[in-house]
Parts: sequence; C-alpha cells; structure tokens
Amino acid sequence: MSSPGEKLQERVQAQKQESKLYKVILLNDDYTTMEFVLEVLEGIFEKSPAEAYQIMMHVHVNGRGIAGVYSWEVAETKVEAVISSARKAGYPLQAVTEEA
Ligand code: TYC
Repeated sequence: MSSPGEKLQERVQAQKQESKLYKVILLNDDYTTMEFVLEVLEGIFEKSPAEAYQIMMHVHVNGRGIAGVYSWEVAETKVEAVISSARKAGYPLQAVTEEA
C-alpha cells in the first residue's frame, strides 16, 4: 500500500528528475561533411558560426563533444532533430544525451 508520504516522495523525485540537465553529445564519423555539422550546430543548437566551427572541430579531433545542455525534453527533441535531418540528407551523424 502506498501512503500519502510515499506519494509525496514520488512526486518530489519526479520533479527532481525533470529539473535535471542533459548534455547533447555529437559523435564523429567519417562520412558526414563538416559543412553539414556546422549547419546542424547553427540551425538546431543556435550556435554562432565561430562557436559552431569550434565545436565541430572538437568533435572531429576528439570523437565527441557537447553541442548544448538542456532539460530532458529539449535535449531529446534536439537529438531527434539532428538524427532526422542527417538521415534526410543521407548522413550517418549521431547524437546522444547524457546526464550533465
Ligand atoms: N569527421 C567528419 C569529416 O571529416 C566531420 C565531422 C565532424 C563529422 C563532426 C561528424 O559530429 C561530426 N568529414
């Protein structure tokens, strides 16, 4: 049986979950063009051209990098937008979320 206390605890935990922040990580690959990654960073992650270039080169050299930090829902929506626009353009670009 769940007591009112347990219900309250569940709600507090759910709120805490929702208020957590998540990194959207872009992954490197050999086929997606640098130009397309810049378009993604500027269009989906609202980065300036200079920031986009820095992040893209970081991912290219290091294999992965942070495109942005968001609430869970926004982070998941950004990942879906990256993957659907990459597939539409014929690129294998991958993005994942990680707890910040
Ligand atoms: N490595 C790719 C190339 O040389 C460029 C690239 C950068 C791809 C970042 C994906 O997340 C990425 N064309």
